[in-house]
Amino acid sequence: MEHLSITDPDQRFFPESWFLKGEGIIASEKRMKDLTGIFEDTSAALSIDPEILVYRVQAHLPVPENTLGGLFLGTTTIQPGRVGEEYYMTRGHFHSKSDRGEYYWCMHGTGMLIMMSADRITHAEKMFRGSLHYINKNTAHRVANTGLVPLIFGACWPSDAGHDYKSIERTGFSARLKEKNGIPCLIESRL
Ligand code: S6P
Ligand code: ZN
Repeated sequence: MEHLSITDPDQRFFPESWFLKGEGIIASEKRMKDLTGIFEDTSAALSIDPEILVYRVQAHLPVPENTLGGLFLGTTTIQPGRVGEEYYMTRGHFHSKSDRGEYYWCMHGTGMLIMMSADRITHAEKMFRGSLHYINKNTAHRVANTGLVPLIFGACWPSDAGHDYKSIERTGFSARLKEKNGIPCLIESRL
């Protein structure tokens, strides 16, 4: 970068879709076949086309993973849908460096941010266009789409946070978000 230079940004997003474009942007997607073991109702999960898209993530990673002092930014789009009584949702994770927090904000649709502390206390915050969420350190987080349209949310997290998916694969969240009588409710998980 030259002294006194004025340049165009290397990245941008499209406000209508929140699609990110530019240098250093990666994308990934999770289909039903990638989410084995995430939903409680395994027979309902097996009855769904394994190629169905559940969510897509785009992220801008301006520095290498594990860099101290940098930030990453991502957008996640979760399709509407259910597996039994559970809504389409992200896998959920703690951060590998468990004392790293994160911001989420919702840009489209409605959903629920489900958070679980290290001592397995689980609660949820409603997500809607304009909702802003601070995820504390030592807190597992996942998002469920409770609406009928795609849920789109942004995330910003420290570049040295990392992702610990194994803990959730092993012991899950202590509660699951289920639709009961048309209403999303947190229900104690079966062990
Ligand atoms: C990263 C941030 C999000 C999630 C994304 C998918 O720290 O929390 O970008 O990676 O929402 O969720 P998951 O649990 O599959 O990574
Ligand atoms: Zn995270």
